[in-house]
Amino acid sequence: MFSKAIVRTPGKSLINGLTDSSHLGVPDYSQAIIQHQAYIEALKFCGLEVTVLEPCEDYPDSTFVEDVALITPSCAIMTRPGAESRRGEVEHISSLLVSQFKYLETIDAPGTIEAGDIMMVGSHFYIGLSDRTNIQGANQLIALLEKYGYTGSTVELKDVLHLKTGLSYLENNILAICGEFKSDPIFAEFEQIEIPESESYAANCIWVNDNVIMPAGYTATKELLSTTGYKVIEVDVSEFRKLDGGLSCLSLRY
Ligand code: CIR
Repeated sequence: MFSKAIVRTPGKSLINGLTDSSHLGVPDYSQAIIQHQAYIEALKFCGLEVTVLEPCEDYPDSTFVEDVALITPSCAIMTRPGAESRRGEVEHISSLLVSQFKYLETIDAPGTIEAGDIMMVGSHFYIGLSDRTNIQGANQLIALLEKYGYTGSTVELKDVLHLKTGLSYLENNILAICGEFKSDPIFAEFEQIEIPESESYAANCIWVNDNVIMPAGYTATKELLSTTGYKVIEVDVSEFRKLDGGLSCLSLRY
């Protein structure tokens, strides 16, 4: 079960965030603020105490807090984003984590990791090797995880931005899965909920205390997720999608 979450209010500079989805248009800032507030309310509904960080205008992508840290039950690990424009986001969150965690670790150059590439399944961590996460970063992370009694393994990505762009672990051995991961033998042992390609954005959803929070407007996925028995909660995150941001990357949950 999770008890806490950290989010960061988007700054006005959000409109300059990194994106490969410019065909979706520029995010509407006021709409993004409304959607972000609804996201916070959904986390609170699931029982989480939510820390809301101030906007960080110097970093347009800084609302995507999930990418800059990995929080485990034993320690917090500051990542080193592969996107250079995002590297400075790390120090803006580490001061908060230092005050909350006894053990704080870091990923060092030449390693790069964005935690959108890390999927926690119990005490095992799957790490996507992507344009943002390299093998040096993954190996450093695995060594750190082993120090705390966890294990890690890598997954090669082909098309998606991050591992969790196409995969979400929903506890109880259930995996929402889409695209390139569907046929991957690495995930064969999971009970798979196959998300249709036409709704691939919704493959990024989050389990929070027997609720699943998913992006609003993906009816087939909503029906599929309802079969899990979890309460399914929809939140509109369309403005964040315009920056390739998945629903999970808007929070750190622990
Ligand atoms: C980026 O390209 O870094 C941001 N615009 C989106 C980050 C999304 N992160 C995630 O899905 N974990």
